[in-house]
Amino acid sequence: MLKTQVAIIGGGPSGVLLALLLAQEGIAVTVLERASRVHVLARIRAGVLESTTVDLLHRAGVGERLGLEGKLHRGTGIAWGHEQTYLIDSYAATQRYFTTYGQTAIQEDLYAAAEARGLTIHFDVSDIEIDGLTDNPRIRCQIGQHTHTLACDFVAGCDGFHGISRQAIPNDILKTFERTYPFGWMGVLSETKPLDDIWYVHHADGFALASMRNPKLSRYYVQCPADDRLEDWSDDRFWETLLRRFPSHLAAQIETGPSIEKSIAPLRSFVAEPMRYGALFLVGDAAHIVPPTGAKGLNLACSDVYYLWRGLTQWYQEKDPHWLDAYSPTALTRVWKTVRFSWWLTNLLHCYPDQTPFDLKTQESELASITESPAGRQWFAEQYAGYPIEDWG
Ligand code: RFL
Ligand code: PHB
Repeated sequence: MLKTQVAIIGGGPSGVLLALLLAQEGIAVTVLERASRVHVLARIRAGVLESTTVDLLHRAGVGERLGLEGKLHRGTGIAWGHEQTYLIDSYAATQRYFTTYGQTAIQEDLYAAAEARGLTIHFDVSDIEIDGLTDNPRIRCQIGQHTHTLACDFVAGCDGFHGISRQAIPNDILKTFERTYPFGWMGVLSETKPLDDIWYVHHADGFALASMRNPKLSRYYVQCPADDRLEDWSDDRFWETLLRRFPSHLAAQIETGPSIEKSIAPLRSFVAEPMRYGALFLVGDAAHIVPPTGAKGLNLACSDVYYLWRGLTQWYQEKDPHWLDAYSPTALTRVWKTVRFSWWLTNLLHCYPDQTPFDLKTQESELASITESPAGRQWFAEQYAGYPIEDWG
């Protein structure tokens, strides 16, 4: 029988970041990842990091490349009605920058650090079963040709929305809350020079977004019907749609080129409560999903990691369960604030298929309530830049 102190299911960003932080405290960890390393590194996802996420990556000792290559931003742009543009200076309102740096690069940095520090990450693990969460935690799984049993004190469920750890919470205890949206995001990565800022665009035909990964790599998205297929989106159709939705002076600055990755993501809000059952703690997308409009998913996963790291460290070092017991309610308070902001920003910036002229007018006046008043800009900036963590220490 294999043994560890904390078994971590899922070797995505939250699983490996948690593993590195716990290992720094002398806590034994084992990470079980279903996919191959190559597969995990091929996923193109988040790009915008709150300052607390950047701090946490530094604390885990994986901030070096991020510090050199990440781009600091003072604020973000919102474009509306084809010509109106607003740059909301979130730095002025919060004294916090945010950073563009790709999730793929973070994942590379995390794997490199894990390897350098001799942490065990098993890839291609299948048939994971979790047992004994209320008395004697055990994980059974298939690694290569062999079936293993892993005994542990705690299980961290870091296995994303489609993982299995959430299902280990009995149905009469688990409550879920969900909203789906009648549209998705068609995303393109291209080796072209990005715009200087991130731009969120409201257009009568649908939302569009300009973002970046590095000075030579751009990431763009356009709103599309939820059931669109990737084959329907040639590069030409994508660029034509994007440029039409952007105000002309910004469209004129957008460099187009062949896509090097394309994907369609559905939009969803989802929360599972509680985030703890016995020895199991759900972390990141395993417990909650937000639509990407506020760029919050990875940031929320990282704040969960912080709360769990704090709880497990206090437990192992002082045998005090205070922060571990506080994990689920504390994380959920932050989750719901962020779920609300991401839902609100999605509603503000997208066109719904059944939208009426009345809805458009109220969207317009909602935007004005932010851009035309210092209090409105402050309110938006605090949420976009991300709430500080109460006892960041
Ligand atoms: P992940 O990244 O899904 O990783 C979970 C890992 O668990 C593995 N796994 C299993 N392992 C073992 N056994 C099983 N049964 C397993 N089932 C699954 C998976 O293979 C995977 O490796 O969850 P995690 O670590 O919680 O991280 C969450 C973030 O990845 C996610 O929230 C963000 O990518 C969301 N997101 C964004 N977040 C931001 O903060 N800023 C952004 O700018 C941003 N942009 C985005 C996004 C997500 C997007 N998509 C594709 C949904 C843009 C997009 C388009
Ligand atoms: C991204 O760079 O992929 C990105 C940026 C901002 C968002 C979502 C995604 O709101």
